[in-house]
Amino acid sequence: MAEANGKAVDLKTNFLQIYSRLKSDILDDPAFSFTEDSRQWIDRMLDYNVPGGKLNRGISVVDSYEILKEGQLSDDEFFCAGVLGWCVEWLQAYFLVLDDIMDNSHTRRGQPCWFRLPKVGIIAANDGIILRNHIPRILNRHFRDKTYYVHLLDLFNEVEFQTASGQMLDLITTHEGEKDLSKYKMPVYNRIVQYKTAYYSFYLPVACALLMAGETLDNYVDAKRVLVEMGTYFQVQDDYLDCFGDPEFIGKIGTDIEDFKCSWLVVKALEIADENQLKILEENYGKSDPACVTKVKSLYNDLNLRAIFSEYERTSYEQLISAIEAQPSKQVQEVLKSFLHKIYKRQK
Ligand code: GPP
Ligand code: MG
Ligand code: MG
Ligand code: MG
Repeated sequence: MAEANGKAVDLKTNFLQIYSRLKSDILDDPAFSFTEDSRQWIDRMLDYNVPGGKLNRGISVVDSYEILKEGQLSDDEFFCAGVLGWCVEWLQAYFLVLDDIMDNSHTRRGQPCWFRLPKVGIIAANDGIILRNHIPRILNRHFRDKTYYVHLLDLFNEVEFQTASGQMLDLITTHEGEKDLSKYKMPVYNRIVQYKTAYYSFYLPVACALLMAGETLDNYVDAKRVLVEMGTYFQVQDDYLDCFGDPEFIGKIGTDIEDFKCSWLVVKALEIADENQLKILEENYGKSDPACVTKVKSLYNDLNLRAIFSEYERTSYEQLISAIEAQPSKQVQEVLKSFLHKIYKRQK
């Protein structure tokens, strides 16, 4: 275990070194003649938003590629997989900067959301666009001669479109019909999270590794299905932690109740609430008054949502493991299991 941890630390250190190199490339990009101020802005904006997360998505590209190659990666292979991993992290940074504006969030990764900084404000919207534009520039610099270059571009475009569509569903479901809880049912929930979270967080890192390994993505629709399932489970955890997680530890203060989100918790609560409890939800869900939020949380406790979540977590894990073991390729099984073990019972 100690050795495995040491290996993980090394991997993270080496992965972070690639970030520094990519940042330098961006700050020396001849396509834009930086002034002192603008160089400093991008430098600070990148450090604030790109590298400070858990890096699960990015490192999963490297881990998955290593499994698919069945052996130690050469320096060049590690670097290429790492660059793709950072492209996924850049995509995530872009989504989070904008998502925090849309969700009216306060903190992220243990610090104020980027748009909350007095010097930043709505400039964050343009920073999101800049982050997004860095991705094809990084891909062009490092992958333009690879046979799979065009497939990578297609993949990133496709996944971005799916995520933005999921974000649209998340946002219009929240406002449409002015606070109508009757539409918050599990199929609606599953559709939102499949699009807004699962494709970019789970399918994308593995698909990047498959392309690097010379595979054709059309041959992996079953693995994709499992990854989408895993992404759904991950977003259920995110929704649970939004309410029950420790903000100090998860690095963000939950806003789902205030924002009237179609969260897994409210969908479950609506499934089991009696008439009185339903009334409490109708009167208090989606209000920013802290007293209303407290009432919703205490109702969640009365309904035993913590225990229901634990049970969901256990059965999802079992279902995912059996779906994984039904995959024909042993390497693909290992890739999927390694990803699942990074998130099972996560506390942040
Ligand atoms: C997670 O939702 C989904 C995203 C971060 C995708 C955003 C997509 C855009 C196109 C902007 P969330 O709001 O529950 O995440 P968190 O809890 O981290 O704020
Ligand atoms: Mg959101
Ligand atoms: Mg959010
Ligand atoms: Mg959330």
